[in-house]
Amino acid sequence: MPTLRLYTYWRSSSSYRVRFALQVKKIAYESVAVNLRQGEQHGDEHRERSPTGYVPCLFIDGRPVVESVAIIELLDELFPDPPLYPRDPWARARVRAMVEVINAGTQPLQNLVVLERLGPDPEVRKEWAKHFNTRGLASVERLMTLHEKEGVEGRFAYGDTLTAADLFLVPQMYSAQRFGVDLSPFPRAVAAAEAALSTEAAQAAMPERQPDAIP
Ligand SMILES: N[C@@H](CCC(=O)N[C@@H](CS)C(=O)NCC(=O)O)C(=O)O
Repeated sequence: MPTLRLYTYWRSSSSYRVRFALQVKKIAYESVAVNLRQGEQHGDEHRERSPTGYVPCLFIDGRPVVESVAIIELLDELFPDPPLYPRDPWARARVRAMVEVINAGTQPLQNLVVLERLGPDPEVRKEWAKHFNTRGLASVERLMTLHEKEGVEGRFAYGDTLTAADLFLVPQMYSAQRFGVDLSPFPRAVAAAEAALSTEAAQAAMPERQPDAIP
């Protein structure tokens, strides 16, 4: 069994995705906290290990991999059971689209590094983050409506099995709640996130359960 070490921050939604994947696959790993609020991600030590200067950064037998999509796909290839993507090409594309709406179309627009550029006013930052979270979740909701019309049924984000879509949706919902987003227009996304969050894997990956969590 390879040795895994995850550089993570309890409130980082991208780290949460990877923690969730590791838990779904029941892979043991060591957790090393990088305190984003104290700027540890900008230090030489972190840059040395993570070329992007972000978390998550996973080391597998001493070899680093960054970017949660790449990390999760690598984990899925190295540890295929249970799979995180459907085998059917269309279903796979549907799951990937949900992943990208969050990974590329939502989270980067409300990341700390972006909010800091808006200036010091917490209300300005919050409104910005709320806007892009709302926009992203509206896309997820519409995608889920499309999938429903295609006959996809089940309690999770895509069907009745946890997929990568859930690994991205749950942490984004956590961020949306932190920023005070009104979730009432997104009943499908909310129900799917709640179903995923009720699994043991998601519970273990939750920010509040992490060793570096600040109560
Ligand atoms: N696309 C990257 C995003 C990584 C990312 O944005 N990480 C955030 C935490 S969720 C971070 O390290 N932010 C530090 C900063 O903004 O300075 C991924 O999916 O891994």
